[in-house]
Amino acid sequence: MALSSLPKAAFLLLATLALTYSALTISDSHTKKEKGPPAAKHGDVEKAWSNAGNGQRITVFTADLTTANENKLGKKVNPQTPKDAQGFFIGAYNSLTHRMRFMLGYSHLSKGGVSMSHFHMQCKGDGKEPPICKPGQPSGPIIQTICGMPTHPGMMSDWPKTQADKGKHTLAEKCAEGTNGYIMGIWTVEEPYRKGLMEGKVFVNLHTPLDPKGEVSGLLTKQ
Ligand SMILES: [Cu+2]
Repeated sequence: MALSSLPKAAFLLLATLALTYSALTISDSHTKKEKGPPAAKHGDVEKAWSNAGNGQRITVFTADLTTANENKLGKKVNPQTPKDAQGFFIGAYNSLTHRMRFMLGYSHLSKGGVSMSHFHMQCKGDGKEPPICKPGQPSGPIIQTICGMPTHPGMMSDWPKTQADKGKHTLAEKCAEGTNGYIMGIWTVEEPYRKGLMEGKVFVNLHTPLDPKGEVSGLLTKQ
């Protein structure tokens, strides 16, 4: 079924269910390792969720990806960009494994669809930031490729030492074709970026041939 025929609400629901499952699986295996107290014999699912909140193991992030956000970043989208171009992001981050299991969807992008997609760090240039931020210079460097370029470290002068799962440097082998679609992946967040992620400084950017600097983007916000 094409994403275009699937209402956003239904898609979000599916994503939430999938992520809920993975979040619970992660919580369960952790509980087993810890040999939880006997009281945990019943109501394990409820317990897993309350642990997720109280123990801050699982944090859910969402983002609305819009052209307006892109303009706010100073990237001014092309006037020919479709007015309905949009997307969303939902991810479950496990603060023990540092893995973010995510899904992002998009629709009505300009012709050619997604050429590249990345997680970027919003740098304020205040000198108290990860090394990838250039001191005294606000910027939004790539901290992880989701799909497209760059695929290997060293291709960008400020590429961090990021190693994605299974030795891949991108989280998806290839960006999906078409102006509507979705991408799923797992991002192992490296130490220098974890604080920024929790502080809401990481954003997702979808690049297209028409808007090489970015067509829709949004900051990952804790739920
Ligand atoms: Cu980018």
